[in-house]
Amino acid sequence: MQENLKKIAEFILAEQKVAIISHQNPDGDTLGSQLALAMALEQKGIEVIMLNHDVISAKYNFIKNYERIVSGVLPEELPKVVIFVDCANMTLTGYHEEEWLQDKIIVNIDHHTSNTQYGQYNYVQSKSGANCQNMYYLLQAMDTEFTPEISTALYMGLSTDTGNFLYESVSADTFRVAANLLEYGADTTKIRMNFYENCSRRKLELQKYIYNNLSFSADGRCAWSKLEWSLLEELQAVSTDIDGLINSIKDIEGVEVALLFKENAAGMIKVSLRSKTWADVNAIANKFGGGGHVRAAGCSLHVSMEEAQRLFVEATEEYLAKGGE
Ligand SMILES: [Mn+2]
Repeated sequence: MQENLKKIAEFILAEQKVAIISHQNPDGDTLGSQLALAMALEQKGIEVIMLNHDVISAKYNFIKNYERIVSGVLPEELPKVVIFVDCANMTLTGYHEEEWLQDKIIVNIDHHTSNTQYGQYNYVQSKSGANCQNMYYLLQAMDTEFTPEISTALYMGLSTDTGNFLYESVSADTFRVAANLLEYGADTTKIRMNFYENCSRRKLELQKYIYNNLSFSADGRCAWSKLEWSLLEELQAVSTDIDGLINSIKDIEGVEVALLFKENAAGMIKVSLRSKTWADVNAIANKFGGGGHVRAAGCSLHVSMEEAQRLFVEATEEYLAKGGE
């Protein structure tokens, strides 16, 4: 793997200009990966354009160059090399028309179990609790000078993708990377204030609704709740208001699989799945064309809220009854 990493580092460093793209509904891990890589490449005199389908939440504005991420319609001229970060597959960027990728060279830096190895260059380490952990090693292979700004961006990804170093995906290696980033000057106070002590009133309203609409089955091992579009629209909720809410279901005593059903403006249902100790929710999501990690997965369905709940609750009950076989 070290050989592969070196090869990817050399390939990127030989370019004069690259694009870095993060996934739709961006989270701290995809943005941390993107911003840290961009800063590292600019140290080497490489020109970088950063892309994201969506408008980036202001809660990330303490990360250097946050305002430089280009949102919405893709620029007409893009460099030959496009680096995807934290994207299990190409469609997760939100740019479904794949024409823009014709005659591009794709580099895929990710940590999802379900990654489809879609790049000409792939660095996929699914044991890493966050993609920023992988990005740390890529930057190391590039001989990056780890500035406090780069370290803060990477530490944000590590912290937010691991439930602040709580999930099972955290390894000794995650802490080693985190420890190094602290030594390089990562600003953990800003991360703490922006992510953990900053609950919006909208988020609180959604949390109340989730608790009021909780259901249980399979002897309390499966629990789920929902967020209808009418409610999200009324509260003017943004994605950061919704991020992490599913954990409040997973954290209930006895719950092994937590499901959250969220309706979007087009009436599509996005299902989020989490498991606590043994269930493979990636396997459950796979049944409906979704995927992700063993402990965290997602899926989108063109069915009604009721139908989505029926399908997923049944599949989960069946999975739990069989003990995961
Ligand atoms: Mn991630």
